[in-house]
Amino acid sequence: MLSGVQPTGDIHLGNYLGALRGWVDDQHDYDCYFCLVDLHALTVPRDPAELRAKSMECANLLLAVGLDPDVCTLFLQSHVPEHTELSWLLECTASMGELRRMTQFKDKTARGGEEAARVGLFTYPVLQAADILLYDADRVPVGDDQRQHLELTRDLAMRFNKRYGKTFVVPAAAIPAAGRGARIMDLQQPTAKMSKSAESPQGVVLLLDPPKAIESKVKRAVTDAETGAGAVRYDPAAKPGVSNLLELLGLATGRAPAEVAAEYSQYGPLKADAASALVEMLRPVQQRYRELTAEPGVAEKALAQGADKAHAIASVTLHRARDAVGLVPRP
Ligand code: ATP
Ligand code: LTN
Repeated sequence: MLSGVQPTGDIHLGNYLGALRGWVDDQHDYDCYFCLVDLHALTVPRDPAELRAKSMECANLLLAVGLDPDVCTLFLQSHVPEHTELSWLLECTASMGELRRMTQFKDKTARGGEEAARVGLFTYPVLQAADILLYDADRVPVGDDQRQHLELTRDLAMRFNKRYGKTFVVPAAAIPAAGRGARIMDLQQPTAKMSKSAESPQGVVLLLDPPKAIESKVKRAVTDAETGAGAVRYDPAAKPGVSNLLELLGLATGRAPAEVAAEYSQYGPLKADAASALVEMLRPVQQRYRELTAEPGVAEKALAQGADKAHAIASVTLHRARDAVGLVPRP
């Protein structure tokens, strides 16, 4: 199993409930590789000092949510150069047309225009395919927004195998069910997914937000004007804001959103309970994060150990791929 997260540090509830929380359980059931995709983070402008600091912050946060470096393999993408090398072989497998159809590229270039976009933003999904294929992953747990990238990865693996002989395992996405964390919405704009690159910070609950900030963001969440009996119901198409709050409260307390809805008739109490459940859910993560950051060297050690383990696997797969396309082995 392999999955990735951009180490931009501002890890939010969407990342946690859509992906990270599941990884913690999965690490005991699968041979897991978790990659902090720092090279992917370079596809948009970033301050170097901030990227460096956020990469370590994110490593600590992944340890704080419960990833155990002795159980799973946690590493930084840039520490394993096989990722960029395989990415090149896969760029020579992918077509311009299929990359142009990626909705994330379209969304991320909608504002600034395609002309100014970095080429890396265009080829981003190919590097992601390399991340996955290097580890022979057959299961890739991600949020719903990554469905298309996973389809591309499967297509590239199958095309490569057809062209050059069986080289890669064809992976499958493991996406949470609808209403169970697949797509957490922005609290201010409940028709858009909660995202690191959101316009307003008020709509995004960060894992390291203090309780007061979480309460204020949830209390100000956009709902709708409906009142009276039946206003609190789970109906994502008609009531995106309310449904998102029901989903959040459900995920924090281990219940389905429709089950939660049955207990409320007004938005105020729903918001208050959602806020306190989220604060309680994040409390141990934040506590562990504070402990970890007070202990220098823990994350560094985990990443060093992870890079060695990842490199050992990735180098074998890369060798297979190089050989398949006809590159001469270095004498
Ligand atoms: P951006 O929105 O700026 O592209 P991101 O918030 O999607 O960034 P990533 O690091 O790219 O963050 O994603 C890490 C994981 O979190 C991925 O598996 C992704 O599918 C999942 N994820 C991100 N946002 C959500 C969301 N709103 N709901 C559920 N899962 C999400
Ligand atoms: N593209 C993903 C992050 C990502 C990833 C991966 C996820 C990079 N490489 C490999 C799963 C597997 C995103 O934007 N959320």
